[in-house]
Amino acid sequence: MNWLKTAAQKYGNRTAVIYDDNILSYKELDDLTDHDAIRLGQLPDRVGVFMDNSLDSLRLIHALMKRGVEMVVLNTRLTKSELVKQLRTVKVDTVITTVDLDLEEMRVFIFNECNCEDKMPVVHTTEDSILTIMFTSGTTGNSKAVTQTYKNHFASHVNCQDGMKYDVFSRWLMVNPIFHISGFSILIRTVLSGSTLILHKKFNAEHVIEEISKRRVTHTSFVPLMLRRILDVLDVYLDSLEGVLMGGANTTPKLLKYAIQKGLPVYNSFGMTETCSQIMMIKYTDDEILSGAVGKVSDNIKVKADGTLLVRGESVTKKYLNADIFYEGDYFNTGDVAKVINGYVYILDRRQDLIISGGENIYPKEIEEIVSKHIGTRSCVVVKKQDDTWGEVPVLLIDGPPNRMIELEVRNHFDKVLARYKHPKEIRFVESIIYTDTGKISRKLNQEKYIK
Ligand code: S0N
Ligand code: MG
Ligand code: MG
Ligand code: MG
Repeated sequence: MNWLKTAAQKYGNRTAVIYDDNILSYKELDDLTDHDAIRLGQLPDRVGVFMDNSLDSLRLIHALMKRGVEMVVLNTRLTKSELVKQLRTVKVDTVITTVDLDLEEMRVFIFNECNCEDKMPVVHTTEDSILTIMFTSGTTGNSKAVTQTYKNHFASHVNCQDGMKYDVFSRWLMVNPIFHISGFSILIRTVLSGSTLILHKKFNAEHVIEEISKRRVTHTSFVPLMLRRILDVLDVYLDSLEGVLMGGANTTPKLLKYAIQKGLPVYNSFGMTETCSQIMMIKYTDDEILSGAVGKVSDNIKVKADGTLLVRGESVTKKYLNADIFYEGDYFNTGDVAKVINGYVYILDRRQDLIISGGENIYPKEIEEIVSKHIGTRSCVVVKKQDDTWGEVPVLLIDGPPNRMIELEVRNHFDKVLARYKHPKEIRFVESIIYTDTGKISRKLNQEKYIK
């Protein structure tokens, strides 16, 4: 059964979505997307979707769900070459977009311009069918294609609802990109609970505050940078809010404390694309939130954390399409280092190779491979630096004396092949890059020597 159709039957006239001045009920959204599903015409079993946060994108997602088509959800900040590489990896040659996009090697359809009058095909999705494929970069420099099934998404919603208690009267605000699981999961939560989705095109702190007051928003999700920007300008009490889900990067106890003082009902959490959004959370009323806990072990999920954090639950992905997945028995290995104390989970160390800038993940290896290929004559390493604005940013270290030509060339090359948010904020020439005893460049040692 289609989730939107079920919602239309159960909650027909309740508001499904508010986008600018557009307000659609579940019945209206269902009818519209019945038609959309047909007018998309012939489609392969798997397509790329390139979406902004808009009503069209919401319609596109529901239309594709009605068609049982797998969606490869693309990050709109990526360069064309990054997009094409990802699409090829998962054998996709067709992309549907809700914005301007020109990808030479792909068949690109603009959602609004699809006008086929086909018949609705018979759809055979099961709970193990793939609903979405989202990329998360890996240690090799190649992005890993995470499969997220209907069951994964459903379980994630059940787990979230257990913690945050939303229902048909709730109003969820989505300001995270719809192409990340942080945003996409809000769409799923609303349709499965009959609550209202309030969709914003872009994050803007003042607008968010205004809209929370005006639309009586009850729930939303932020990355720490968003929370900080909001707290910087917040001078009213947002009395409608019941839950603000924090994730995507480390939210410090200091920031959480400040938010709670300003009356924001924050929930800290831990989640990944692989766990289909948060897999554990902790509420603002729980004292342990200020000691840095990211969640509690619950009935829905199992956790082991003697060193690496291992998690088990129905929301966890079973496979990458293009890489081996790291399971230990029934437990997925997150790669992060954690400990559990009295049922509370604490992250001690993030994956060494991960830099989180404003909630966007950046993998040093990916940048290093690009630089090495381009200027193979000098060794290089990418390390992370703490940053007041973005949290963490990448810094590129190149071995040898300063060379303006090399720097310019590398920067020009980045413009072509690397999304802007991944660009090293700084390129530094250093006298000697440090190697380990086994002859590998040590990210850790170089970071310690040149950054800290
Ligand atoms: C924070 C955001 C909104 C900042 O973007 P902003 O201000 O809109 O920037 P732009 O105007 O688009 O661009 C201006 C310049 O800034 C650069 N730039 C933009 N973003 C970044 C960045 N993150 N890092 C570095 N630079 C950035 C642009 O490139 C531009 O510069 P120039 O002009 O030089 O090109 C935006 O970054 C944002 O939306 N971030 C959040 C993304 C996000 O949601 N991430 C979460 C991903 N993780 C997950 O989904 C798993 C965890 C999870 O599920 C979760 C996470 C959070 C909350 C809840 C959950 C959950 O469990 O459900
Ligand atoms: Mg109908
Ligand atoms: Mg439009
Ligand atoms: Mg901006």
